[in-house]
Amino acid sequence: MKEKLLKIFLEHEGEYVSGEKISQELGCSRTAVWKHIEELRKNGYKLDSAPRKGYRMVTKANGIHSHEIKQYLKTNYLGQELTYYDAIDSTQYAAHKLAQEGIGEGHVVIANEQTAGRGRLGRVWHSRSDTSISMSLILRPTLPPQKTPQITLLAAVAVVRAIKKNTGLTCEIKWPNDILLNGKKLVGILTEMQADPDLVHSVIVGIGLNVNQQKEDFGEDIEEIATSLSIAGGKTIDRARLIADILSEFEWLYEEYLSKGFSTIRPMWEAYSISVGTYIYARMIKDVIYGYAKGITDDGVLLVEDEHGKVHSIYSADIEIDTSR
Ligand code: BTX
Repeated sequence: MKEKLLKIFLEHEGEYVSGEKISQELGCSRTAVWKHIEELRKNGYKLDSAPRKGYRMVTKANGIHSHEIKQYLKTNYLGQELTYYDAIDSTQYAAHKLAQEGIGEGHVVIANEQTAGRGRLGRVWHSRSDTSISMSLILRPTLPPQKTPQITLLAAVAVVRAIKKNTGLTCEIKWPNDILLNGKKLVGILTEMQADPDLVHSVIVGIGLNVNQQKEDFGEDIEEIATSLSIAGGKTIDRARLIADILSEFEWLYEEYLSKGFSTIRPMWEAYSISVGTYIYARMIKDVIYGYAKGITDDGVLLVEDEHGKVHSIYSADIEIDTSR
């Protein structure tokens, strides 16, 4: 109901819409309309009411309901079907469930708040209500499972390009899935899949982005390592527009990738990467490798040359750049 009401106001931007017209379009009583209007006000929308004229939306809250995203969305399929939640444990869980039930490629699950957002290796991802972006994209590429790390790298390129277009800010990618701004973590990407040993059924790309948080909005555990677009750029960002831009960038890169392979994505990824061409510590579950990050392979694997000249293929690790060299 809230979605329908918001749609009416967005279609009549700046104009009054009578209570009677709203009650007809929603198929509910005038009292119910009033209750829904109050609910929108509680959600941060500023709505005027005037006798004999009705209601008018004065300012939009920075909402990310599907129709708010769709007014900017220029994709052919990615995000054209969206499932929106005000609050959910994790969009990844919801997307996995939808994928298992057979939902088509391009469906996106999005939430205004996550109460149990997940990072890699069971770590926590904080997604604050009204200020962040938390979404999971459902893809169905015909790929062997070992190729899916390439999709994480593709996602990072899409997000960095969309941020640049939307805000002018230039981010950096730290292999494999961190996007940093001024050296602090801005975005986390979590790519998971449902697959047989030799064929992927679905890939779920989870993207968490700090948009309008201020420093005090981050908890003590991350306030020194995290940043947001608003902190870096000094202004409030329209989340719906940014989401639409990320989905557009993602879709064309994904189409390029499917038709021409990773070699088209790789130079773009390298151009934004800060981990290649530096000395790094690659921390894995049981091991740490120190050496020179030579580059990535066409499969998205990081190549690190240790001090004895041996080249290691790193499939998954946390990277720390050695700033002393
Ligand atoms: P990661 O394991 O690389 O990063 C997790 C680490 O990042 C945490 O241990 C913490 O130190 C730090 N961190 C947690 N929250 C934030 C934050 N908001 N900003 C900066 N640093 C933070 C990264 O995992 C992958 C995250 C994917 C999140 C998306 S959101 C949509 C989807 N749903 C879901 O549950 N996860 C994904």
